Amino acid sequence: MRRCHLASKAVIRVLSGIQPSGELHIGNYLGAIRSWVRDQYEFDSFFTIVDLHAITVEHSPEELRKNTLRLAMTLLAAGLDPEACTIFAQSHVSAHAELSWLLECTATFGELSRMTQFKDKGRSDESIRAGLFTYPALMAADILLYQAERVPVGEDQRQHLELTRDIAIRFNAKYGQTFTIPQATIPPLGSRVMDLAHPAKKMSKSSQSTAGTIFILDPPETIAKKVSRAVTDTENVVRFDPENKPGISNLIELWCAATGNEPSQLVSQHRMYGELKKTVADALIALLEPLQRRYQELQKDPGEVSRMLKLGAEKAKFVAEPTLELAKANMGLVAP
Ligand code: ATP
Ligand code: LTN
Repeated sequence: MRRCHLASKAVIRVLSGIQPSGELHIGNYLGAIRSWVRDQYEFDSFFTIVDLHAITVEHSPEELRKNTLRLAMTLLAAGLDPEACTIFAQSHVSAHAELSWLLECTATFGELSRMTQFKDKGRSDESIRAGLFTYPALMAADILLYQAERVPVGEDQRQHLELTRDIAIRFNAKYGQTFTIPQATIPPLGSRVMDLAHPAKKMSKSSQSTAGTIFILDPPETIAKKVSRAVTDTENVVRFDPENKPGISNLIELWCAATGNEPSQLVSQHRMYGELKKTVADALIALLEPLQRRYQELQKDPGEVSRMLKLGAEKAKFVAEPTLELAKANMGLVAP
């Protein structure tokens, strides 16, 4: 079955990752997962649940276990097909941790210090974990191990991708051709969905409050309630203006990403914020309904997810291990 899919695909490799740090939200779906679903039928695609990244901040082991399996099931519900792509847990393929160390030894303190995600999560805090600082080297390893050309991600990952490219270019120049130079592929719409309650902040799995986050598995009434309470402004004029009207513009962009239409279509049809919110909520509910139905089905056989991850790890190792061996040899590490 898989061979049949591969035969019709270009031999362009895709890799992307997602942290099992909580429930999947509409930003993850529109910014990344929806592109993964499309890419799996066109390219040789690898998608990884980056559990090693999730332990760079305080976590509960029990929650991490639950989140990992739940995320795998949500990815399947969102349309990833294990017959068409490889889905695996990062910690099941030890080459990730190993290449990460080699890359940490090529990345500089200055480069890692400039990463905004690190700065946002608390650069000034002395108790911050060393793993959070070196996080981008592990992410570079995730990508470079698979010789990926395309990396479908949301806007917030652009800087990490630039660093990955810099690391790969420098490594190749210093130690000989080892890695393919990857490129971020960022969707034109929905690549930076903002929190509905704090429209200046990106919607995030791990945010303190869930009021402004629409989770993929939120029931329709919850989605309607969260959208109706979304923070807007007092101007009461429906206009797409992300700079001056971030709340309303975020809702308009969500609708555009969900329906494939232009902002002007929504703007021309609504005068009141309340009506606009109702239209946006209906579009999101309709978008998520088939995913939620598939999730209910998948829950009937939870063992399926563990089997899929096991098989995925084997397929991933087959590609990752030769790259690791090449990187080690090129760096001058003697083979056993
Ligand atoms: P965390 O809160 O733990 O940092 P997150 O919600 O930011 O999690 P990630 O696992 O870091 O999600 O990201 C998975 C993918 O979703 C990445 O490609 C990322 O760019 C994308 N993504 C995350 N948040 C958004 C968002 N608000 N809008 C669009 N894309 C997003
Ligand atoms: N850092 C990313 C998650 C991530 C990733 C990757 C994305 C880890 N490894 C490899 C793309 C490719 C994030 O926080 N969203």
